[in-house]
Amino acid sequence: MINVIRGKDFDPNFLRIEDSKIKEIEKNVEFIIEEVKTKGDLALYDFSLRYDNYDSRKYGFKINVPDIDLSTDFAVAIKVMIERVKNYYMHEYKNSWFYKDGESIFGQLVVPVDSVLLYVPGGRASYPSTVVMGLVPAIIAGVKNLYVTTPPSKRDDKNLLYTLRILGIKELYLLGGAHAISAFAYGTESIPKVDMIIGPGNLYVALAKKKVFGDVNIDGIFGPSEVLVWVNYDKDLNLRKVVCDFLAQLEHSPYDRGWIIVSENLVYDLLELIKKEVEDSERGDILKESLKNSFLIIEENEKNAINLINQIGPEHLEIIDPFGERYIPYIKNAGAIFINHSSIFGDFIAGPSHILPTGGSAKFSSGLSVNSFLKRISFVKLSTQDQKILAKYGSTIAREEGFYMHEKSLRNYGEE
Ligand code: HSO
Ligand code: ZN
Repeated sequence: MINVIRGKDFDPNFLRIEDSKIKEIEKNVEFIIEEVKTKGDLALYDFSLRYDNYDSRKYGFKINVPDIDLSTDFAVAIKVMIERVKNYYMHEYKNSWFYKDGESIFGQLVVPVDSVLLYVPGGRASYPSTVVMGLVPAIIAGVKNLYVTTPPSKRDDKNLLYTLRILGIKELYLLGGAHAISAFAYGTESIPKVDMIIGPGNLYVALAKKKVFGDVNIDGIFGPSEVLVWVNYDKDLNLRKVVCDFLAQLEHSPYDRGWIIVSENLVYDLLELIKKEVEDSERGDILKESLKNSFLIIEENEKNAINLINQIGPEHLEIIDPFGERYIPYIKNAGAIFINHSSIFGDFIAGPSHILPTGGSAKFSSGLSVNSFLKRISFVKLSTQDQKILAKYGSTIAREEGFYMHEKSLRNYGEE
């Protein structure tokens, strides 16, 4: 069951997954990455069989996305979702800029990366929504070559295939886990090397992305789901809604984590409701585990609550307060902020991507967006007059730094 603690006793480092466990998985991930890097397809055959019970030698690494047409409620809903996500990201600023200074021109060119792999998680659930949340920002950014991979167990997932089809994806790769990440980071005989790997995944996938970063770009470290619900209001409060918003993010995997910040008078009712909802849930087995990583924090002081939020830096922050937006200037660390029971809409249909930083990485990184796919190239065209003026200062710096040819080169443009 969830841990109950007072705000003053809470340490944000409580119950991070034990270091020894991470080290063990890390070692394994390093081995897998190296094997794929050096042995290519041969290693992939092996890992697919071992981890996914899939004979890729016989059935291949990818399938064509079939031309299916669904006339289901899902088909309608996913199209609404795509429109909403598109609409949200059309607002994102992504333009190159230039200015003239005298006769010289300066600027910054904004250019998309050329190729991207989206990793779609496997497991018990199905993740067509992740396809939308990953691909739509990439498409708006102008990425030309989009690849998608998922564990082979998902190859017959109709909703997934349909979503890929309407987003224009023709092939689906059937590779999961750390070996999928390594294959697309370094390329093999059958798998193309890409410039960037995006998408959420289990701990193996998250650690593999971290490991290949530098050889390819990644969107961030997006591991198990997290939510922090700050209940800052208790008039007409619907506690059952609060509990469902909270538990929703904890039903992905046993590694998910949550925090509820609340006043003491609500603790008993909350605990009762959590117990009941877990008993009724079809994913109660997962919830029981993730609740062990989670905290109900008793804190009535507004400043302290905000401090706790910023120390934790949760993936989803939900502020239950009809006027919760007044806290926006004080929130420094969160993947996404949702005011008043909005967090669950953020998973599917609100607009912004649900691919968000976890594990405290919201302190230094952002969720997936159009800008995740954009590089900035600086641009300079100096006028002859500016070359003359600036040569003097440039050559002085070059001389002091000890660079002979730099100094000589700059002097060519000087006034004398
Ligand atoms: N809660 C996940 C997103 C998701 N939920 C996809 C259901 N499907 C992001 O943390
Ligand atoms: Zn979710």
